[in-house]
Amino acid sequence: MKGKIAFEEHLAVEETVGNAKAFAGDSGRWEDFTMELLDVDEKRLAFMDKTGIEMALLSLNAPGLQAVLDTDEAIDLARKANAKIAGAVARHPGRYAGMAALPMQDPAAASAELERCVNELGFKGAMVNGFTQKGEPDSAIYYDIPEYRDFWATVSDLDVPFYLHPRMQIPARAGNYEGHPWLMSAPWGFAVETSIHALRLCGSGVFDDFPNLKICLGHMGENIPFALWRLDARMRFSRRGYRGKRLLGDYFREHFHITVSGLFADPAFRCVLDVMSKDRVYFSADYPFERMEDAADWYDATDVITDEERVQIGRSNAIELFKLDLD
Ligand code: GRE
Ligand code: ZN
Repeated sequence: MKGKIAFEEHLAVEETVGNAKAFAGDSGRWEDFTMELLDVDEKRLAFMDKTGIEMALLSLNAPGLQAVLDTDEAIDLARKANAKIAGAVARHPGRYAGMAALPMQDPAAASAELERCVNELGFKGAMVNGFTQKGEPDSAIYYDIPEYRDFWATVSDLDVPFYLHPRMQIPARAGNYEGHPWLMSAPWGFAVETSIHALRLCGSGVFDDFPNLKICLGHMGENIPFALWRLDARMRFSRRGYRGKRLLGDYFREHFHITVSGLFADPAFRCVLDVMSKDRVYFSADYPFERMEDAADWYDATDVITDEERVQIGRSNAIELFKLDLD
């Protein structure tokens, strides 16, 4: 299918490009990741042409700003990363749009940067790489806490989606992965960390306060769609500390938007489409950590969806979610 829109597509600036090294592991892909993350003008566009991806919404790689301990440094780096994204969009309008990187160490600064990116640079949303560290390595701040309510008010007022992207657990808190570093990152730990964060948001009542918040999750919803029934079923017996007014499943189905990034498999896709309305499901690749060819070869051929649904999930839903100026 031509004309697809993808929005978990990462780039890096010099300061963050090394973040991917741990993930590249022993695959021999490190050199490629470095080049592919830094490039926006060449190889990336050629891959998009080849795979029928018309537009990519660009975002900073993980953990990016969320691993910067110094708040002022994170604020400066946000401006630098967002300037790189804005530059790519300016050079290739119609092919790229922007997802803002945010210095979540300071909720007010994150709000201000998001406002600047949306109102001045024309960005379409935000991409944040999970919890933020701040001040010391052994720290992890999740955004369901009261200190972030004003930030969510800004996201809600701007009416832009917030993509909650994975990052790896920090070593000081990763005792349960001991001896199994492979388990900590993309194969499993990414989904564990990101799903907990998403569920914390559901349990915090933030969606009662801001009924138009839209949260995107990649990787087919980070395992939550598969488990959603059980969450609500078991919470009939124990809702200790749950502060939402409604069932968790209601929040998930109404406020979450799921991309197929990095999980190009029919069983997971069937599950997501069974659980979520098909107008909250989207194509995406997760370049460069996934090859655009792998994403497109699977997506363009899967018979889990009809050709009409392929256009809706591959394109029309994203145009509507991000209010893109495309037909
Ligand atoms: C991702 O962005 O989802 C990602 C990384 C690094 C390794 C694998 C992966 O940031 O899927
Ligand atoms: Zn990603």
